[in-house]
Amino acid sequence: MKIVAARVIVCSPGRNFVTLRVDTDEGVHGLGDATLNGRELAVRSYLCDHVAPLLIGRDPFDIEDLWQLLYKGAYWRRGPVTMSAIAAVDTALWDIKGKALQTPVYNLLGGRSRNGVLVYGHANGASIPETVEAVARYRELGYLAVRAQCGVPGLPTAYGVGRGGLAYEPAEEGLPPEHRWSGEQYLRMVPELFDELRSTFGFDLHLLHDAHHRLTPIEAGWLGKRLEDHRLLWLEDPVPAELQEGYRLIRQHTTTPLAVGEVFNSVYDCTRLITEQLVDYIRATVVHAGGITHLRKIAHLAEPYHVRTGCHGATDLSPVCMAAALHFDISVHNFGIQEYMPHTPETDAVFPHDYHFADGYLHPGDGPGLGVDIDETLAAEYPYRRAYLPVGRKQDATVHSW
Ligand code: GCO
Ligand code: MG
Repeated sequence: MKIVAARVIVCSPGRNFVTLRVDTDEGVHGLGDATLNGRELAVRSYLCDHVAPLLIGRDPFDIEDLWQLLYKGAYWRRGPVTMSAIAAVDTALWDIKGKALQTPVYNLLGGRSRNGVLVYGHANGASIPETVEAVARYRELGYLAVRAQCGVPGLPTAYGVGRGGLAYEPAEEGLPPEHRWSGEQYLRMVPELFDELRSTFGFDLHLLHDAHHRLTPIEAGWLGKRLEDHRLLWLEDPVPAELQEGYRLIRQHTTTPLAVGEVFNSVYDCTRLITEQLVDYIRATVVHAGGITHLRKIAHLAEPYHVRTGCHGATDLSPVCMAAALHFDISVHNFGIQEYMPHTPETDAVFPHDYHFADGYLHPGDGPGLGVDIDETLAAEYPYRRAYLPVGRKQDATVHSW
């Protein structure tokens, strides 16, 4: 079998997505997600201008070799643009191999290790009572794990909270909006939120929270300690992870489990965090961390260190990434949990897929390949619209992590 074409489709059915389609001379095609929120066109160019010409004529079954060719052969290594582009190729090749061999991709990854993929949903509200109501709705829908985010008194906008009754979606069209931040006000709100959630729902529900890179290590240590008896499944991204020693400081102060890694793009970003057991969950995902091939290497490194996976699954990762993540999740031994923010009906129509939610779990489906496709005619009705993630600033306007 030979690769005869590699094309990139950019569309915006409610939000922007970049999708790679690889075609073979035997009529089998594969898809890969290459979406990098707010920087989509850089990955499109990397793929179209630099990667696609290298693929033509190659055997799509040589997944490892092609991965190394794109990574080591570029000389310039890592980074979100490069690794999202490599991820898209890798994902498409696994899809092709599954379809060609008439088997779901999870069978190529060692087979199923579990019956379904435990997921967490996103509950949020402008106030604590609204967030409690949102968590109750997720419970009614059958979720067994819920992430809770809440507006912060005194701040007009808050990460993770929807706008004007809309579901939460961080990127906005136009130039980037600026969000104000106050660590003091946030740290007053979060313990009250989880006091309320545990007294309302008890302990038969997994609760999670995302601090979104905004605390200092010592603030995070205090928050983790204050939340210990609420038994969170995890506290996510308490501090920016560029300085990984920061996690050692947090660990000295709290036993609240920590999750990190949605912005990581290679195993080199998390080697220390994993081997020094500074975190409990690693959140790298298929699209931003070099595809299924590289993500498996991260998971395999993590397994003996008791670190479990918790793949990023926000709506800026397309259904193609979600399908690939589910084949990975169901097969890898040290799976922990998968984030799941359902896409809009427009997105689901452009990307028909086999995966489905039932009783708190997602199931990848048992069809050949990844079980996801793209309706290109429909996709063409939704052209790209430039959008940016918000920028964070402190009360005095100093730029801060958003
Ligand atoms: C999450 C993430 C997202 C990111 C988004 C950026 O935990 O789901 O933090 O909400 O902000 O994916 O593009
Ligand atoms: Mg996050």
